Amino acid sequence: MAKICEQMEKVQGHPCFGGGQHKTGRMHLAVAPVCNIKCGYCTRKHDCANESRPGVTSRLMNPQEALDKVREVMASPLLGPTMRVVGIAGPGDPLANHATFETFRLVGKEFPDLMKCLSTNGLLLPESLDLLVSLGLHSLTVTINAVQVATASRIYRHITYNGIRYTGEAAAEILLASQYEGVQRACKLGMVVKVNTVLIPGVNDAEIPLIAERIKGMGVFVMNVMPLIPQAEMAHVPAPSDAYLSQVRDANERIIGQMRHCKQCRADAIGLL
Ligand code: CLF
Ligand code: SF4
Repeated sequence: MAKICEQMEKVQGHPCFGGGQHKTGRMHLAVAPVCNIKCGYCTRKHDCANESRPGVTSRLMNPQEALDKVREVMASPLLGPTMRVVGIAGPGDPLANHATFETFRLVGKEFPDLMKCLSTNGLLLPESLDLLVSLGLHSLTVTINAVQVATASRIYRHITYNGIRYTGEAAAEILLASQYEGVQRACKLGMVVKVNTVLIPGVNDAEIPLIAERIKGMGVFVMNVMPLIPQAEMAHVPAPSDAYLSQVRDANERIIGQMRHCKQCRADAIGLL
């Protein structure tokens, strides 16, 4: 209970994790084009579908351009006073891009009061955590869609890890191990962690409570169950209805708090949610 109170305190003003979602804003910096995995519902033509509105392509920036953008936003009389969070969420996987770390370094030096937030598929999370801690990362989102290797192998087509391309169950095993190890260590390091899970009817429905149980035990703050957008290899899978999505969230609320106000932002979104 003490830990939850501490985390509630820590997320004040963060529009995705806690209070102030209508009053405080976030700015995404689209500095991360490369991705190291292939989710079955991703076309790769647009922003990372694990945390973005479908069909949207953000304009890429380099770290210096990102810093200039932050300066411009913070100087804006309209946006500046509301801005609390600087986030990197794509358009690919932030941890697969050196520019992510450089951008946080530059922005953190000049704007230390902005909370640094990052969203990832988790493949490189265990090995990135020390650097993220040294950069002062405040909050972390990891997209986890399965507990079982067999299920994950139906969702992910391939991964590239340490320069080697893996497919099938070998890929799924490495990815799941990295995701759960990364989440567990991030929680222990005191980060506020959210897990996004894409609800894929007929594929991972039955595992969603199992994901919820496992991440709750690790100290994850909140879970965000997102609806599948049928596209790419999963174009034939029906999207969950609003009623089914609500039912899944309600059932999981008994295990771990559920986020229900996600706007599936683009990787260069700026402002209130
Ligand atoms: Fe951005 Fe994501 Fe941080 Fe928020 S968004 S990196 S946690 S600052 Fe928020 Fe947007 Fe939903 Fe993401 S509404 S898509 S949950
Ligand atoms: Fe696409 Fe994001 Fe999955 Fe990479 S992690 S394949 S960008 S949805």
